[in-house]
Formats: sequence, C-alpha cells, structure tokens
Amino acid sequence: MSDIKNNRQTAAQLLIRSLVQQNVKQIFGPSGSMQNRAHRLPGVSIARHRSQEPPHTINHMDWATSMLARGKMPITRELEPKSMEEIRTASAENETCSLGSYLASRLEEIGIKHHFAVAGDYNLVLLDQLLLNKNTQQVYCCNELNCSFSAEGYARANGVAACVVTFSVGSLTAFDGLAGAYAEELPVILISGAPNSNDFGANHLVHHALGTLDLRYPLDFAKRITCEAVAITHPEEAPHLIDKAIRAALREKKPVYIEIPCNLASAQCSKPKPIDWFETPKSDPASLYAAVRAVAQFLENAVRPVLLAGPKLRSHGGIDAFRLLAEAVGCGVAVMPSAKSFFPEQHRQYIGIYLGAAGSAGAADVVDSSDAVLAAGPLFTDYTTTGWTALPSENRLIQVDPDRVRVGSTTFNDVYLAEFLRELTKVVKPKPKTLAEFERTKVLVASPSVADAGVPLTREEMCRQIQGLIDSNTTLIVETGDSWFNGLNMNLTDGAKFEIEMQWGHIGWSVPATFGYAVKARDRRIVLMVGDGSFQLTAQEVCQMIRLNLPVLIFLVNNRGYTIEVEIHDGPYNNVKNWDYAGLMKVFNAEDGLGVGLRATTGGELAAAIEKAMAHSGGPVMIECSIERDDCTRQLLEWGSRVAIANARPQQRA
Ligand SMILES: Cc1ncc(C[n+]2csc(CCOP(=O)(O)OP(=O)(O)O)c2C)c(N)n1
Ligand SMILES: [Mg+2]
Repeated sequence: MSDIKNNRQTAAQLLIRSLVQQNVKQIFGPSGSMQNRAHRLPGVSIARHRSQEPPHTINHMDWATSMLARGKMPITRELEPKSMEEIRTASAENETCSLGSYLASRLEEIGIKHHFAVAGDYNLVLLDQLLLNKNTQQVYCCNELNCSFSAEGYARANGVAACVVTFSVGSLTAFDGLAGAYAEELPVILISGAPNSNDFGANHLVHHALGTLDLRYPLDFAKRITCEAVAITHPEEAPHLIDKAIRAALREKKPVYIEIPCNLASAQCSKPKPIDWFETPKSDPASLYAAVRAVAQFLENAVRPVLLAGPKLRSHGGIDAFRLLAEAVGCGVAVMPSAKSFFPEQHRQYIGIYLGAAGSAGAADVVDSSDAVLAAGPLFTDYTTTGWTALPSENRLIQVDPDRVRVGSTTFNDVYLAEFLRELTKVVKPKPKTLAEFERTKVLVASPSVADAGVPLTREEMCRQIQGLIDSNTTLIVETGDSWFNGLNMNLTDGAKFEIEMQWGHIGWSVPATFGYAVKARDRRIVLMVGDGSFQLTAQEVCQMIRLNLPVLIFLVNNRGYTIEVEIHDGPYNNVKNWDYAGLMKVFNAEDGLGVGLRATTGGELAAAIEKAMAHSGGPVMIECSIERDDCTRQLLEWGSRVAIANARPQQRA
C-alpha cells in the first residue's frame, strides 16, 4: 500500500486495480472518473447500470465504499477495512476535485458570485458541477447573445463576469457580446461546453458543428476577439489553462474563452492552489521617470492645459488617481462620452462632455483652444470625435494609455496608467487658466419648462421627467440611438453612474446588459433608456428581470423607427414595425411575474406612470413613451451630420 500511496493514486484507481487483478471485466457505476480510469486499463470494459447509477454529483469514494458495503463489489484482501482507511488517506492526500468545481472555486475567488448561462447537452455536466458551489449562483438567459451581454453588464458593475454556453451554436452567438466586451475593455470569461474529448481528431461527425471533422473553428474565432483562448483536452492540464485564461482577463481587462469537453467537466484534477489574482502591474522605473518628467515639462510650458477623462480610466483603475491629478492642476476637466460619471459632474472643475459640436455647451471651445490636452485612457474614434471633428492635434496631446504614455510624437512604453497619474500628481504645478476661462464664457443651458399635462409627449418633456428621478444611487444606462444623447445630456448628482456602449455600439445591448448589471447591483435604482428599434433585438431578456424580481425602470422610447439612422441617412429601412411594447410585460409575466407595462402619450400620463413605477416593487416597470419620429436631440443632428460626412469620404487615390 505504501507503494501505492507514493504513487499518489486515487481510491478509484485502487479499486479498479484490484478488480482487474481479480479478472472483473465489467464495472457498473457513475460516468465519472472511475470509468474513465478503468478505460485506460487493458481488458476492462465499461457498462452503465441505470438502477445502480448514483447521481453524477456523488463523490466517487462514497459511491465505491457504499457499493462495497452493500456487497455489490467483491472485497479483495487489499480492500479489507484496514486497507479502506489507507485508501481514504491516499485520496485525501491526492487533493483532487472535479474540473467543474475547480472552475467554480476560481470564479468565486475572483469575486464572481453569479454566472450567466444557457444550457445545452455539451455543458450540462459542467453546469451541474458549478451548481455544487453554493457560494455562486447560476443565472439563466433566453439566448447566448443576451447571455454574453448580460455578463458584459455584470462586469461593468462587478469588475469581472462569466457566462457558460454550449458548443458552436451557443458560442458563435455569444461571440458578438464577447467582442463587445473586448471593445469596451471588460473582462468577461466565456466558458463553452464542447464535444467529448475523444471526438477531437476522431474520424466521425458530431452535432452542433459544421458537419465536417473540424471542431476547432470556435477556438479559432475566439482567438481573434479575446486576449486568451484555451481548449482543455486533458483534466491534468485544466488547472493550468483555466488559471492562465483568468489571469489574462484580469490583467488585460479583456474577455477570454475556455472550452471544456462534456466528458471532462466532472473528471478529477488537482485542487486550486492559492493565487494572488490582483497583482497591480508595475511600470518600468526608468520609463516611468522619463514619462513623468516629459509630461510635467509639457504642462509647465503650456499656458492653458485641460484634462480629458477617457473610457479606459475605469478598467485600468485610474478614476481616483485622475481626480487627484485634476485637483493638483486645478484646470478645466472634460470627459469623453463613455467616461461620463468618471469625474463628478458637481465638481467645480467639471466643464462637460467633449464631443465637438455634439458635446456640452462650451466644453469643445475650451478643449480645442487649449495648448495641452492630457487625455487619460481615451479612445479616439470616428464616433467619439464626431466624425474626426473633435480630435486634439498631436502637437498638443498627452495621451495616457493603459500601458504607455505618448507626449507629442514621443512614446514611453511600459508605463501603467494609474501609477503614472499618481506619480505625475506629485510634481505638477497648478494651472487653473482654462477653468477660469470656462467660467467666464460658459453658456447657461436653460432648464426645460414643464409641458402641459395634456399635450402630446415630447422628447424634452420625457427627459425632464426622467432627470427628476436621478439621485446619487441611480445608474442610468443608455442604448445606442438618440438615447445616447438624451442620457449624455442628463445631469448626474455625485454617486450617480452612467453606462453606455459607444465603442461596440450594438443595438439591443442595453436590455441584457441592464439585466446583468441589476443582478449585481440590486441596491441601486437602475434606469434604462432604450429606443424601439434597439429593443426589438433583445426584448425577451426583460423576462429574466421579472424572473429575478429586479426593480429596473425601463423607458422605452417609441418613435416608430431608427431615428438616429434617419438623421444620418434616411430610407425605408429605418421604419420599424410597431409593437405593443407595454403589452409585452403581460406576456413575460405569464402566470407568476410581477412586471408592469405602462403607456405614456402625454406629459400627464408619463408623470402618472412614473408615480406608479416608484410605488411598485418586486419586478421591472416598462414605460412606453410615444414621441414623434423626428423629435430628436440637437446633439444627434450635429453628430449624425458629421459622422455621415466621415462615412462618405471618397476613396483616396494612392
Ligand atoms: C447590431 C446592430 N445592427 C445595426 C446597427 C445600426 N443602428 C445603429 S442605431 C440603429 C437604430 C436605433 O433605433 P432606436 O433604438 O429606435 O433608437 P432611436 O434612434 O430611434 O432613438 C441602428 C439600426 C447597430 N448599431 N447594431
Ligand atoms: Mg426609435
């Protein structure tokens, strides 16, 4: 026995070995490790015996012991009571667990208390294994696109998220949301079930695949839209590959993909070892020093510097450091649209959203006339620069990226954003001129007047009433469409949060993302603004808000079409088939839901609906707001016309 202990074999292997020694050719039992191991021994075949089959979650040691005790298995000399004691010891020493429970432990360790899932035969055993971990909860979605967007929304509230789908038919659908997480810098772990490990490389075909022998295309696709994509092929390598992928997601703030064959989810692997997941990256000291000196000098030479907050500040942990730097410089501070709420709007240095003619009144004047723009974590694209009209020129730009700093045309590599901002704060001198300029020239935007209760609802009246709901505990989530600009125009009190998906810009993102966000942030008031066209893509996920009694407040803006597209380039393709949106809530409630659907066609109806919504608890409320097709923001017109020009640039000749 000591020999066996030294070899660190499991109890199951001991049993199999003794059976083989006795020439037992068939083993009846659960489909887990014992059969898998028996398979590898010469002369042993496996048969399942339904009546004897324990639940697959059973501990194999318990199962084997109970079978022995009930006399279903021959007891050999090796397995007499004294030997059983030793088997227990050997098993404990082996420190193994199922691959699925290994994964569940890792998710729990990194703070993922909920994972989103859609079931399929290739992931069922994995889902069972994950369910065994009572510290994490499984949350179901209607389809895999919604599943990955839900995880994306959860990652916005939690910092990291996970979702589980089935092979190919599931994962290919989830990839859209996963790519969105890449674009939006959110670490989402997509776990996909896969065919039996023996099917890879075998000369036969399996379902949910292309009908060819190629089973690697989901992994290949995943590699293009993640920072790490791994496919587990043996339980022994699972700990290494799972840890490698999770580490990459946390380090890069990008999604990862983990593929697990259906027969390996319950196979044994070594138990998780303690890991320090959240090591902060350290800049190269010489490069950091040089970058801080160069930027401090650049700011010193400037007369009118401004600071610009970018969307990458959050994922790279720079929000607090940015604020401290801003206060040390004392200049005007603007934010990019996706960074709204990353700098407090009540702060005396806040000058608004920088988005060219589509931004806050006065913000572009200050930024565009500044001689040094320090942009922290920006993402300058055609959209965020309003068709390249709001892009600080290179000679006045200091661009602080997640892992490098660019000053004019010089780049300092291996310099990490938060660390750089902290070091720079120590040496900068006050330069408050742009703030004083902004205060002198700022145009006060008049608050909209209250509309008569009985006149048809307008966009302005709708926004005026929604503005009244925003307090320090509100998260406002806005969908692609004019909802972007309606949301960007809202004033946020300190503590209020704002979520927008401007980089990936996938219509339909907001419904599942709001669901995912609400699963994590149950204590916040979550307000969603979504257009009719966008809603039609992912509407069914509202039923999951009902299922989990999430008190989300949805403003469904029914303007009978793709108004944002109307303003960029109109045609018949921008008309949307009307739905009874408010009526959908009844459909989703079915026999047990507590969702409420309300309609508002006038300001008075909207006020009454909001009052009802505030009094309701136990489920979401959707208020369908009917407005005119062309009733859009000034900002959408400004932005749309410039983006249209950028889109229409003629092909350049070489
Ligand atoms: C997946 C996807 N398909 C198409 C588009 C193009 N698109 C951008 S906005 C939009 C229409 C949005 O309409 P709606 O939600 O009704 O908002 P509105 O502008 O009317 O407020 C479309 C089709 C997109 N962004 N994403
Ligand atoms: Mg619309």
